[in-house]
Amino acid sequence: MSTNATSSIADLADSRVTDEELNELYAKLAAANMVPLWTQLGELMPDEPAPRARPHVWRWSELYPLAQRAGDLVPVGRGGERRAIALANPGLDGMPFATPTLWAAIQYLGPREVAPEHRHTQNAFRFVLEGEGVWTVVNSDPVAMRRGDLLLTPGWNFHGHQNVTNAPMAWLDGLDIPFVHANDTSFFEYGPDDLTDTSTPEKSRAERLWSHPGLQPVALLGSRPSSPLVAYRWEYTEAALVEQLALEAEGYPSTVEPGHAAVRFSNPTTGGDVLPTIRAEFHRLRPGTATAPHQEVGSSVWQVFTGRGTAVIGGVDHDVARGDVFVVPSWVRFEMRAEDELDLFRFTDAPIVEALYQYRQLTGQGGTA
Ligand code: 1HN
Repeated sequence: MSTNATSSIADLADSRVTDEELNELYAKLAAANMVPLWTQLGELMPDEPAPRARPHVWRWSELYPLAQRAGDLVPVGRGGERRAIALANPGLDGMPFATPTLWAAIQYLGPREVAPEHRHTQNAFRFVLEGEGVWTVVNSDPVAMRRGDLLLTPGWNFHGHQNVTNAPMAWLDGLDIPFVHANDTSFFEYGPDDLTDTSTPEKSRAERLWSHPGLQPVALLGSRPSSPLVAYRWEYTEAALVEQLALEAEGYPSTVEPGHAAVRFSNPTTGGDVLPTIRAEFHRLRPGTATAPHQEVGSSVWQVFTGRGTAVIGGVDHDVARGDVFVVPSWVRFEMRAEDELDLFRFTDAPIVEALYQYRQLTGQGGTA
């Protein structure tokens, strides 16, 4: 039931007041850059989140060829910085924003191309659907990018990318650009024109220090707002999912729900999220299984890594396949059904929502609010 639907002017006004007097008041308020709350309460304070962002699916079969075409036509270099093409949610007034807080883009780097170093306030990551041969240089540490890897670029770290092969590579970029934009907190700075380290090591220095399960270097103890482990390798993600499902089959509690394994990428210095503003997870559903319907505050962007299934978003079925990216806006009911084995990468603004004590969720078949 609605408790604060905006009343009409006629309902609120004293009956001795004329329309002319009221209209004059409203005109004067507008001219003085003032807005009466009573005309807008319903929009500003809905009974429950009424997201402007819409559920939407971008198909890989459309994204990739367009990125490829941009690769043919548009050079990458100083000034434009990145050949990244944002996914613009149709509910967000043409802004290049996937959700009110999250940016998602496909980035394409052609053979031997280099995207120069720069740094910005915005936190970023890359998730790799396919390909290899690009090293992202984060804080002068070259980090190999390969299929299934999650690579971090925490805010204010210099970063650039180089493709050392004769094949192009494309990946998904996630950033908190819309959130930073809304808060007017953005800083940006160019780095040197040439990459600070063009070597191509198998393992980054960050991994050599931080990628040993349960072990932190004593010389570097202390919690950090962003994970110092800038690469989360597919082999570890895959092994964790395989073991969760194997343990479930052996009768041990290990999965989110039957047939649904999931891991959250975490900051080894805090156990919390990898970035201050972005949560990242990987989910695997066994063939033929479905998640319980779920509704939560905060927005999510998903990418299908392998398999096929149906994303049921706000009661509408969307068939999705490898590479497709879709948005689940805040408080919109969502469930996922797997046709064959379905692997999904997901990122969300949950760290923001939780830090501000605004997180709520509903799980299961129950009512709406
Ligand atoms: C950026 O620096 C990257 O480093 C990707 O790959 C997307 C979008 C806007 C501003 C900076 C990158 C970006 C970006």
